[in-house]
Amino acid sequence: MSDPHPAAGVAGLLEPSGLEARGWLKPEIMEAPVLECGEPSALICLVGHGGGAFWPIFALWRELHPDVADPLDTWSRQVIRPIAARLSGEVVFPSDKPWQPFQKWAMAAEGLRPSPLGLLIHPKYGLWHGYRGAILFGARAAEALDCMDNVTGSNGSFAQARHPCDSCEARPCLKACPVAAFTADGFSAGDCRAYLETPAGTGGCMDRGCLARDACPVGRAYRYGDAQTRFHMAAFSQG
Ligand code: B12
Ligand code: SF4
Ligand code: SF4
Repeated sequence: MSDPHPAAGVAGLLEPSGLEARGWLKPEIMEAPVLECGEPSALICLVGHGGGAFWPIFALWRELHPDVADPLDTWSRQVIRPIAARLSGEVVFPSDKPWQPFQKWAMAAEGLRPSPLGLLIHPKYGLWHGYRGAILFGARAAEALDCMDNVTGSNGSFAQARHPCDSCEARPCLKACPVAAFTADGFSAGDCRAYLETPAGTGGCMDRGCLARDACPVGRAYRYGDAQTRFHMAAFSQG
């Protein structure tokens, strides 16, 4: 996606990393993350990826840093922090506690909605996308970016688009999991992880990726490659 707010220049700064400025929002004042100076953030830019555009760049970095723990989180910090600092912003990451509401932000910034799997579905990328960080701007830094008028808040880029799941009557994603980990009560991470430890799970989902995610017909062109799939599955099973 092209940066909807080119004045901010974030897209250009992110380009060499393969990451994208996924969307922008003005957080509700009561929910706005507080900046180091004590002020609430006035503007948030979500940084992430659709498909595996960043993967070759990250993989090369990883070859040069083979002993780094949590490599994708570490790489994301190294990429996004200097960009945030250059624009007088601060940065938060999806796996840092307390967890920031990345999915809620994505719904507001991009107009995405949850699939029956809980993952947000994107009209173009399907289920093959994720978030690597969020740049937070105070009122003064946001003003300097001169893009506040373009940020529509709860009217994200895809808010008017048809939600792909609405016209998907067969819902193959809900039929593909060998242990029926998606229930009316939500996702059973315990049942999923127990299965991943069995020989069938090790040779199946661990090696080829989540069968439920893979059953979705939307955004197939952005399906992660084998190495990226195995990396995310390993991180999930160990988490
Ligand atoms: C804890 C966590 C998990 C837990 C529990 C997830 C769960 N389903 O409950 C575990 C370890 C099981 C997990 C697994 C995975 N996760 Co996870 N996870 C997180 C994490 C770190 C925190 C979520 C949270 O509680 N946030 C706090 C609340 C307050 O934030 P929130 O945005 O408002 O959350 C709301 C929504 O999540 C919403 N919601 C969640 N599920 C659903 C389902 C429906 C139907 C609806 C209506 C709403 C809804 O309700 C929450 C409360 O308001 C987020 C990163 C983050 N910071 O958000 C990633 C995140 C949600 N996970 C992500 C991913 C990709 C996965 C995995 C696919 C891992 C993998 N192999 O790649 C699996 C899939 C599991 C699944 N089907 O849900 C992505 C989702 C991207 C996307 N496309 O939406 C995130 C955003 C991380 C990222 N870097 O992009 N995850
Ligand atoms: S398979 Fe259908 S219902 Fe499931 S996530 Fe994809 S579009 Fe939505
Ligand atoms: S990884 Fe496999 S076991 Fe886990 S939810 Fe996906 S399909 Fe089910």
